[in-house]
Parts: sequence; structure tokens; C-alpha cells
Amino acid sequence: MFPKLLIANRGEIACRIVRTARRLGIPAVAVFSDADAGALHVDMADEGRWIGAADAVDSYLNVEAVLAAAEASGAAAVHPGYGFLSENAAFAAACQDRGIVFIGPPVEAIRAMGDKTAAKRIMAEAGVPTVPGSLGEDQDADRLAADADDIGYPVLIKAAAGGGGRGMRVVERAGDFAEALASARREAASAFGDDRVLLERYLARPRHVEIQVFADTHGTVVHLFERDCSVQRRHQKIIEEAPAPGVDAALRRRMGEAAVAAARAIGYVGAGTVEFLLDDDKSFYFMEMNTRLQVEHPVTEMITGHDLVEWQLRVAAGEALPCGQDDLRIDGHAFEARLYAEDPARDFLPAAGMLSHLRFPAEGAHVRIDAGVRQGETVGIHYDPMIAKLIVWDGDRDAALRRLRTALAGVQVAGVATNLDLLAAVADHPAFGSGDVDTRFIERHAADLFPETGPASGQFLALACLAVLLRRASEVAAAARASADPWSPWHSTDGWRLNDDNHHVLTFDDGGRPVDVLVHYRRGGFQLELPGADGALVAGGEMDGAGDLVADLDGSRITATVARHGDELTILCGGASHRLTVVDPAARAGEQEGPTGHLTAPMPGKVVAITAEPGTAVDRGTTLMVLEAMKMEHAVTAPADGTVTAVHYAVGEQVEEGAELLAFSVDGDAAG
Ligand code: MV4
Repeated sequence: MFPKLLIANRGEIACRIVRTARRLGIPAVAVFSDADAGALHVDMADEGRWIGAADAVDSYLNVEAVLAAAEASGAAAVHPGYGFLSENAAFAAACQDRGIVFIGPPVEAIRAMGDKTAAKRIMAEAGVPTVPGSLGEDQDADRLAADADDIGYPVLIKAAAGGGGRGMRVVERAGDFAEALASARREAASAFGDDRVLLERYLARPRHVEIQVFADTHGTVVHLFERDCSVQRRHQKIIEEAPAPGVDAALRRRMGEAAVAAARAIGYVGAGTVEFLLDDDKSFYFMEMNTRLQVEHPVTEMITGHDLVEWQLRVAAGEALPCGQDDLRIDGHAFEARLYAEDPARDFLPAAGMLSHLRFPAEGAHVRIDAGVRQGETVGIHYDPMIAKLIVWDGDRDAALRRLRTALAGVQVAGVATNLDLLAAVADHPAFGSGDVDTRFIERHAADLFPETGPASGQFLALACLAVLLRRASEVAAAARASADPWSPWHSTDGWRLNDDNHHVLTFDDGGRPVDVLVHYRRGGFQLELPGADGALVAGGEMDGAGDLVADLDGSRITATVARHGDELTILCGGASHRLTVVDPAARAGEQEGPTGHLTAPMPGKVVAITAEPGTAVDRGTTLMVLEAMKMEHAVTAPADGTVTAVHYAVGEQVEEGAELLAFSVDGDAAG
């Protein structure tokens, strides 16, 4: 086995690989950029090597820097993880040239699968089912239109050099083909520098079912069954599971055999994933092959009991696979939920911030947490916004789903917006519970999954008041103890007033809405007059140092966690959370303005589409411009009903964070 392993990645996957290396007694070298100097993966590894500036192109994508770190550390092998250089054929080749083992497939296999057209051609020749269509041998527009007629509408246009949905266009009728082709070509050229397309018959409600394959250097190829990854938001997987609902043993065998045939067709070695589209009638079609370890590999590990990173290391060291196909079994069911720092209130744009509070459920036989960050660390915008993966297992799907729901309720995050509520909403959804999943699940159930964030409930408001009041009391008590005159009335926090009831107004900002609570001080607690409530609520409680609050609200005992980050409070209670900002009464003088007329770039990026027409009235939420940042597209939307009055950038231009993109006149706003 290797005397030392360098991990050319960061975050949760780097931590995960270190854990296996440690278990196998292999010294691990972490690499880090300026942004990751104190990161968890560096602390966990045996060595850390700086490789460059925060921007990935200067560090984790910097082939020379990574190889220099490998050579300087004496690493015999490099594990690329996923993303970054993991499917970069030039990097794999450079490792070979420098005598460093690349933990992954042969360079030719990476190259072959990198081009969707070539990959599809190879698979078709290998007898792997592919979607009927045209490989676009002739890219002439009229020729492609004729191919589309032969396929029959609806037709899907796909970027030959693409993946993940970029450059895809569904065309319902012949009359729309020419424009859709032009649009797809523009996006493909912009995203991949290659505007070639291929055409396929469009499957209306497919599922994304992928097969984990593994091949060694002795001719053995096995599959480790399937994963269903249909629940995706804008081509980003959010919850995956294994085995796939509704896949019976016969279908599993057919898909597994097709995946093994696909791997053999390209002389595969190592861990790979063959992605299929599974149609309602149980027909399945090759979509693409990923020549890396996938993010979602843990669900396969949980149902098979094998460590796929250990298998990767052993195969790369020339060992035979630890077991054959007949030795592999499915035991139980597993789910993975991906916790991302994304802001649901901003169309799931990547969110940045300090994780002032981060708690996970206890790990064990049923719960595994693959995290890349710790409480107190900052999530930036340089990299994929993954915080952690929550993986659960149990004997069958229903039991595993109960574990998932419970585990999600045990996740607590404050200080940065996350997709936690969406994960819980999907896990709780009846359609998900019945296994009725397909690639349009999120779209079909959007009304249930993205409820408008309403105002804080009376309970959450009361808990926020208690948190503020108890904290003030402890701060003042501490100050009194430290002062020369501990008994001074100035140290009292009982709201005492001359000739008046002891009371005080607490003001919060709740999603842009000011909320006042009248607090009456009473022996041993408070009476709270909440907006819209009939009668006051009697509240008391205690808060411990970890931010846990044990409250008594009108006689009901409620435990909650209160995470405070500056003036922002996040109340976490019963699996739900709500953010409120404490407003200093003096600050209310300058009333907050409503939606502004200036739309600025939330992060550095490139303008890839402009749909705003100056002078055209638009509704709140309408997409006006699309930016591309960190390989993802981010929509700039109308903050209110109004009119775009000016567009300051053109497609293709780079914008800095904070740059004013458009001028916008809010309806009824005199400023215009
Ligand atoms: C398709 C399809 C329907 N019909 N191909 C999306 C990105 C790339 N992985 C291929 N994708 C699709 N190809 C045909 N002929 C629907 C999708 C698709 C999809 C596939 C898997 C997971 C999520 C998806 C979301 C939207 C569309």
C-alpha cells in the first residue's frame, strides 16, 4: 500500500478520505489555499501543504501546484476526490508522467467519457441502451432539424461537451427547433467552448438512477447496485438513496449488467458511476459515465458495508477487488441529504457567513455525518457551498426515512442561510415517503416545498424575547458583580419605572417586518404582549452557556436553542428555525427602506443572459439577468413589482461583487 497519500481536494471529501487513509495506516497530506489555512481537513491530516490563493484556479485546480506539493511531501499517490481535478485527463496524465499514482481510472477512460457524444457512441456499440436520437455527425442546422423530425417531438437538444443540464433545450414542436438550437449552441459555446450538440427523444418523467461500478487491474468488474438521485434542484442533487425505490431484482440485474458492460467497453479501472435515465415503463438509457468517486457514494457504502475509498486505494496499488459480484449484497436502505450554505430567500444563491452555531445528531450505526467545517468557521463563496452530508441507514426504506426525518430535525445551523428547511420538506413530503420520485419532483411539489416564510409564530417570538431578556439579565448581573456598587438601582433589570408598571418594548425585524412585543416584568418572569395575541403570555426560563433555552410559556415547558450572531437571533425549536434581528429602538428612527431601485451583483461572476427590457413592467421575482459564478447560474430577480430603467452590463461581461447591474423602479416609488 502507498507510503503516503496526498489528497488534492478540500472540505468534507478531503476529511472523508483522510479517515480511510488513517484507518489503513497511510500518512495523509492535505493541501490548502489561503482560504483554507485553518480548515478541518488540514487539521485532520498528518501534513498540510499550501498550494495557492483562494481562487480555485490558483490552488485546487492548479496542476503544477498540486504536483509540486505531492513531490515535496514525498506522496506516492494523489486522490483527487470529486470536482476540481478529479476528471481532468491532463492532471491524471501529469501524475503518471511524474511517477505519482493517480487514484482513478486510466487517462483514456477519462477522456472518452468527457465527450458526451463519444461516450454515447461507445456505449451504443457496446450494447448499452442509449436514448434514441442523433449524435450530430453533421452539425448543419437543417440536417439537425431533419434528424429531429426523424426522432419525433418532443426532442431534447444537449451540448456534446456539456453535462449537468447546461445547454439543454426541450423542443416541443418543429417550429421552435431553429431558435432552440441557436440558444443551445450559444450556451454550449459560452459554457464549454464547444457548440456541438446531440439530439435525443425527450423522456418526460425520467428518474436518475445510477450504478456504482468498480474494476480492478486483473479484469474483474463488479457493480455495487444502484442509487436514485432524481431529487435535484437545478441539476444539483440534494437527497440521494440506495437502493432505488421501485427497482426490482430483475431490473437491478439488467442495469447492473449494462453498467459493467459500459465499464468494460472503455477498459475501466477504479470507482465509476454509470448514470441512466429510467423511464416509467422500466426502460433505461445511458446518460453519462462519471469517472470519479461521487459525492453520494456513502449511501452505497451503508447498504453494502464496504469502504469505497479503501477499494480505490487497494485497486490503485494493484490489488484485486476485495470481493466478487456474488459476494455483494444489499442490506437495508440508506439516504444522503446534502446540507448546503444556500439562501432560500435569494433563490438558493450560495450563502457566505460564519457558522456561529453548528450541531449535528449523534453518529452511530444509523447516522453518519460527513462534514467539512466546524462551528465557528466561515463558509466562503470560493468553493462549492457544501457544509456536510447527513447519511442515514436502517433495515428498510420506511425505517431509514424515519431516521432521515429525525436526523434532519437534529441539525442546527445559525450564522449562514442553508437549505435545511428544503431537505426537511422533501423528507417529510408524502410523495417522497411513497417513493414517487422523478427528476421533476422539486418542480412538481414546489408549492409544498417552498412555503412563503411567514412571520414568526407567537412561540418563536416569545422564545426570542426570553433569550434577549435572560441574556440582558445575566450581562447586567455580571456587571453588577464586577462594579463598586453592586446594589445600585442602575443594575436592576426588572424594568422598574417611577409610578408605573415595570414594562419595556422589545422590537425585532422579522423578514423586513418590524415586530414589537410589550414586556411586563413579573416576579420570576415576564408577561409578554405579542402582536395579534389575545391576552398576555406568561413566560420564564433559563438559558445555559451553550445557548440552550428551557422555557416555560403559559405553563408549557419548551426547549429551544438560540444562536446569536450580532443582532441576529436564530431560534431552533422542534426541527424548525426562524431568524429574527433584534432592533435597537434608537435605530428605528431611520426606517428601513423597502426594495431598492439598485440591483447589485451578490458575488463576482459573468453575465450570461439578460432578459430584462428597459421600460418593461415586471412582477416581483421575475428573472432580469443571469450571472454565472462557481459553475452555477444565479438569477437576478425583480425585488418587487416595477420596471427596469437601465441595464448596466452586456452578456459576457465580468462583474464584481456589489456592482450595480440594473436600475429598477419599484412601482409606487416616487424616486423612480
Ligand atoms: C434527459 C432528460 C429527458 N430526456 N434526456 C439532465 C442533465 C443530464 N444529466 C441529462 N439530463 C436529462 N437528460 C432525455 N432524453 C432529462 C434530463 C434531466 C435530468 C436528468 C437527471 C437528473 C435530473 C434531471 C433534471 C432535468 C433534466
